Amino acid sequence: MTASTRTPARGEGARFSRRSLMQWTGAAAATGALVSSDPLRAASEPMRLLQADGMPDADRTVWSACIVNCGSRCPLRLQVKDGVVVRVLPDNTGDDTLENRQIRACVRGRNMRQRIYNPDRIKKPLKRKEGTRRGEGQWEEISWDEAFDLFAEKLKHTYDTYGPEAVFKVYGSGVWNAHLAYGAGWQRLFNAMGGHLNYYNNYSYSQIGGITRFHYGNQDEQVSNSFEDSLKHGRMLVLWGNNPQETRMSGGGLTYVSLEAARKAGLKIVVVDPRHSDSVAVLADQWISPRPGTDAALVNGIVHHLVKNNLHDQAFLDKYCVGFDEKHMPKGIPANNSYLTYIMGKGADGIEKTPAWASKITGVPEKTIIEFALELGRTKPVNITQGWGPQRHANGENQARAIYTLANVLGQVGIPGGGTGGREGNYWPLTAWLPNGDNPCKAAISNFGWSEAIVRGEEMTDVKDGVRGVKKLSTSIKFLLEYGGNMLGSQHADLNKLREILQDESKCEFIVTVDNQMSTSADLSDLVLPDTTTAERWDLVPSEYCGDTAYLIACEKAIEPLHDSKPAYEMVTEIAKRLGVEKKVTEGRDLRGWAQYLQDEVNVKAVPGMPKFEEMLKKGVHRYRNPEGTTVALRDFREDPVKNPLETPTGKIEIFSEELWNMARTWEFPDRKKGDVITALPMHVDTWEGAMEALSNDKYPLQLIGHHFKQRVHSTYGNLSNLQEAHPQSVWISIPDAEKRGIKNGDTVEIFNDRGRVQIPAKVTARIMPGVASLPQGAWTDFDAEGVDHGGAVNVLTSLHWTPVSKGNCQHTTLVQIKKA
Ligand SMILES: Nc1nc2c(c(=O)[nH]1)N[C@H]1C(S)=C(S)[C@@H](COP(=O)(O)OP(=O)(O)OC[C@H]3O[C@@H](n4cnc5c(=O)[nH]c(N)nc54)[C@H](O)[C@@H]3O)O[C@H]1N2
Ligand SMILES: Nc1nc2c(c(=O)[nH]1)N[C@H]1C(S)=C(S)[C@@H](COP(=O)(O)OP(=O)(O)OC[C@H]3O[C@@H](n4cnc5c(=O)[nH]c(N)nc54)[C@H](O)[C@@H]3O)O[C@H]1N2
Ligand code: SF4
Ligand SMILES: [Mo]
Repeated sequence: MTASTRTPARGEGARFSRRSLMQWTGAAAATGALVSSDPLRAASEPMRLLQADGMPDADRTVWSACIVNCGSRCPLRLQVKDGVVVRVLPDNTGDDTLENRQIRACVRGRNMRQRIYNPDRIKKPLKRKEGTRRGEGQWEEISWDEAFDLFAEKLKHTYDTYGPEAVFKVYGSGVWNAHLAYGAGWQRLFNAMGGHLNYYNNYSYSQIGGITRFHYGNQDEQVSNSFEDSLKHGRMLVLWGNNPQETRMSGGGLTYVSLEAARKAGLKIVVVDPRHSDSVAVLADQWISPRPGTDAALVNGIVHHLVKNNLHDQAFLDKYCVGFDEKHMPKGIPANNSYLTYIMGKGADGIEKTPAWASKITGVPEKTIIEFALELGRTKPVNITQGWGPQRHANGENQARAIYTLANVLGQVGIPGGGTGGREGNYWPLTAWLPNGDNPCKAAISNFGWSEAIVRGEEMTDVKDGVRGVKKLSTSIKFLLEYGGNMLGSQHADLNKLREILQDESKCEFIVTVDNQMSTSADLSDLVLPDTTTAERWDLVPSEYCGDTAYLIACEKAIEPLHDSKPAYEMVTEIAKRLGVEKKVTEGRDLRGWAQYLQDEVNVKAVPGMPKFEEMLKKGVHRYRNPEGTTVALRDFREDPVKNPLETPTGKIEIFSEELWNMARTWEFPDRKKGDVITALPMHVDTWEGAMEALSNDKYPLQLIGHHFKQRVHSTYGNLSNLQEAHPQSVWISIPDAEKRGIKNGDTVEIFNDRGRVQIPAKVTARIMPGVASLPQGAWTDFDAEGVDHGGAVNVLTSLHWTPVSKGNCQHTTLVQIKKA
């Protein structure tokens, strides 16, 4: 490895000493300024930091943004002096009202300078040295011309030899939704060459994305009413595996809105989560903690008690739903297959789904289930919102559908203050992305299916592997691009097995990673290309989970690309030139040209009052409100279900889905594990490495989940030393589980199963239920010679086995043992 590109050990380089942190916190931490070891600044820095906002020493202040996939997107004002970003300031537009609130960046974004000037920056194009294996870290620096030639040659070879189904751009969310950086032209390039293998769904909500069309007819997720709507009209708000305080940390996002909602007298907030999350701590009136993967059972028990007390909304179920009771079933389905029959124990399993039954499975006391049911039935309107924790499980499709169903049984769909049981609604940006163009290749796999498609693509079919667009793939993946993602070495599952798959060059023949940090995925590639950060290029950046106030941020290029990096779009342009498709790919525009074009030709027409490009550069942020006030999902359907039917076969909400009934009989499961079943009803399903198995498994008795963590957004920001100090990586374990194992708070423990071993300090806490542990996902791996990871990466322990319908990632379903190291 050459000196200039060696990946430093975690925390090496830009590390704050504890003392310097204590001395200079406040201003220094808040502006993200580097103090003791800033590679570019002298020791007189602290004095400058204490100066007021709008410091006179900067040459200029430009608008930029943090564009990671945290569910938000925050404007940053970068102060530049002599071509260096010297300071990061938050939004200073807007005010403290809910509607026009400041979009204040969280502590991560404010530390953007540590990411821009990080020693982990990739400095030159790197090619894996001849004769070494992927992952050995032996690199040769090459020129950009050599890099472009190599990329073009390998891509052309793949098209000529295997066709477009062999070309795949793996999921990546590091540049999520930034209008230009997200696509950066990669798909335009592939589409101009004949197309590429697609994927459907995403890692965030693979199971919701795969199952919702059967329930609500929606191909994506079916969102619920917004938090703002609950604040204005609701009496109760349920956050079901939903943690806005940690997963929506922007001031422009739902941390703020949910907090305002919690401040409202008369809105009861209940959080259902095995973990006492920050949302429980900050927002909740009540915390209910089921075992992971048992939410459908909890819903079943609640519905039983609602029906027993006649607190279900029969009129709503009759008019808007299919399959609740025997009188409302699709024609031709045998008797005793309705939801009510299942709940009352009159169906095939003969088990009555009483609160006592649900209690045994979920671990939630029977009394709590009964009281929760009564409260839900009597406190309307109630907005049940689900996060994505419950569905990131082996039975995630049913978990998600069950939570939708509870909102249906309560009749809350389409009314102010109510909701659908989906993720809280937001006013979605109406602004435009760099268009990808049409993909001539119709084949698609699930977001999670690519490692299978590397191993056995040509065997993968529709009914066996969820292939869409064609009945069967014609080839395995041979050319893999990881751009703005860290799937290969961090965010996919079972990293040890995955590494073996990727190291076999007879399978995937060429792997390229394009990133701005030397990520653990870059480590596993053949070619590594250094991208810029947002500070070094133009972009337009939209809001995302922002409540009912959407916004757009203009990003100006603040500094020249560092080292020998280039914006990805310029890489695409050069490669396209070599392949003779430049005109088609660029349409003659550079990045700034696209930003100006999209703003002036599309966005100003889509959003009334939207400024033109030049004005946006000065203004920085433009906010626009939901014209309907607050989001009430499926209002039209509720008002007139005949005129505004859903896109399900019956046009109604399908609590019983005939399509799923048929799939249960036609889909094939050659590698079936326990729980790999498709059910027409949102039943509770016991799975491999599920809650019941944990109770009887002496070897691996703990359910390990991996919540999304404040320190990072997935792996991004994970290499910043001051954030590591603020939120150290540790595994959460309950007090009784720790005592049983002789583990004290802070002890280094080993977390292990047959897939891998991780050593990390334990956080012994009452904030997680017994039998469950959580290792926050996204930590960078740090393997020792024996293959033990000391970074704390949960995906060393997770499984590549996918879910039955979505063929999706279910990384919160993992059994482990923990012992003192
Ligand atoms: N066990 C477990 N695994 C999970 C999850 C879980 O809950 N548990 N969650 C899943 C979910 S929901 C998601 S969304 C995925 C996320 O997984 P990824 O999308 O892989 O997210 P990151 O790890 O943040 O990787 C983003 C990469 O983009 C890079 N990047 C940042 N800015 C730029 C840029 O400007 N240009 C380029 N080229 N690169 C840039 C970063 O340096 C980083 O390496 O992880 C999934 N994996
Ligand atoms: N700070 C920070 N913010 C982020 C991210 C990040 O990495 N860091 N990632 C972003 C991305 S891409 C996404 S997709 C979202 C993820 O958002 P989510 O998927 O909603 O986040 P998770 O932490 O996986 O799950 C939410 C909660 O569900 C709980 N949970 C886990 N399993 C179960 C279960 O079976 N039942 C119930 N009831 N609860 C369960 C977890 O303890 C957790 O508190 O967050 C986004 N925001
Ligand atoms: S990580 Fe998210 S909340 Fe924090 S600054 Fe970036 S976009 Fe904003
Ligand atoms: Mo995600």
